[in-house]
Amino acid sequence: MNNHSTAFNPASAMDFLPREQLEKVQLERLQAIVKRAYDNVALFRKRMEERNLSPSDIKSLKDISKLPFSVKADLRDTYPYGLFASPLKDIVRLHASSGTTGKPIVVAYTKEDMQVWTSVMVRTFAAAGLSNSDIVQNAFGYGLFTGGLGAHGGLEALGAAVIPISGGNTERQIMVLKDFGVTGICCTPSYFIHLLDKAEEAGISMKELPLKVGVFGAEPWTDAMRKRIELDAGIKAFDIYGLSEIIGPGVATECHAHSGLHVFEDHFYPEIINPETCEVLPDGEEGELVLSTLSKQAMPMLRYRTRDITVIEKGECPCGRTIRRIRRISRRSDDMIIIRGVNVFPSQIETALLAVEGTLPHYNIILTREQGLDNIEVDVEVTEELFSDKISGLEELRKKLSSAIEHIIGIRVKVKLVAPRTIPRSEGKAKRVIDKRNME
Ligand code: DLL
Repeated sequence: MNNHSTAFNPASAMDFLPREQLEKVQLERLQAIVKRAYDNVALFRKRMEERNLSPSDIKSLKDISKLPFSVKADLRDTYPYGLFASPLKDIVRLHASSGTTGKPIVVAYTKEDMQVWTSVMVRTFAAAGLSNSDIVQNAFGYGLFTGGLGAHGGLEALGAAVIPISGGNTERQIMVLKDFGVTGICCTPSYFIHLLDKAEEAGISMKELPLKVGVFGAEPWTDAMRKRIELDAGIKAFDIYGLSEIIGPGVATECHAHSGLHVFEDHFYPEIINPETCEVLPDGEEGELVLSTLSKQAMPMLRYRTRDITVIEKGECPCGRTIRRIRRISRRSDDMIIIRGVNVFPSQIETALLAVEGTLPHYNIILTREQGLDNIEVDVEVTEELFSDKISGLEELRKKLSSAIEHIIGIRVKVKLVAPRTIPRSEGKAKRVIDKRNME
């Protein structure tokens, strides 16, 4: 399926601009946004003054590295409205993201910001091959979370028939999926897997439904998971990335080449830094993604440290888009589990589990501490057939999984096979790691 060959093609010309032209747009926007932040947001002004910087010091795109970073704590410290650069009368939408502890962070949009958000979401769905002929079930949560309403705006502007079902109520989701002739779906990848299981339980094969495209994001998932989803559901699955602080979904998206996520660089400027030294790294090197908003009016963010670990891919994408790509985000710097001195990421365990047949991609990683020693246990669901099989089959599988994990992370972990449907499901972002170490 080639997005350019369809008669209806809402992909923005911005996706295909020659680099010099794009960089010109970026510089103009960067200069304006730095001035806006400096003039209207006390925190940015103070940080720039501390460095003897004024907006006129931004003469080239490279000068962005002179600007101070911002972090999540800045949003918490100025809660709720301290980073707004627009008066409240110009703000037309507020969202919030709860995070793990304490107060949420609050983000805001002006009318212009909403137009930008809609446009990047249209570009996202167009890159996945969706058009005004599609019927799309939007199972991202509606509400303070940016996923539901963010995707909704883009789908409606694209001209697709959007079903604003939100997350949850799985049985109704399956009924709608089947009865409404749904051709596209959006949700978290973990929730889609839950839908797949439930459909199967109800005797419905997703492969036989008209569903052809899944647009998934809001949490890390591996390429192995994508392949499993594509195979089991008979669809094409696309990874979309974004975060509330920057806009919500619509920061970066996969195209048909599935070789990284194109960042909408005319609105969001990406850099990769070494998270320890904060040194800016060249394209092709892995580090923490830092994003600056180039057009956001209500709440500009300068050099926001996302904590998401990725690489800016070198070279051109076969799809012809000139906007650069980031590699699929497999981990956050703060997701790292240190176990007996070894750094482990949940995505490594997911990759190992999916490489072995007979398990379902539902798993939990449980951390405990016994007499000062950290233990890691991986609970993973097995398929119905295997579960009802003889003990020997299960033991063999357990050993295989344990050695697949050891092979990838370098330490032995305890693997526990559990019955199908015993790991709690999430309607939104999955919680894979259960850390009991400080509870004992
Ligand atoms: O999750 C926005 C979103 C909604 C993105 C729907 C995609 C689809 P937050 O709740 O603020 O915003 O969480 C942002 O989620 O920093 C990443 O750590 C993670 N994340 C988002 N998308 C992906 C992805 C939304 N495709 C945080 N892969 C980000 C990996 C992702 N992690």
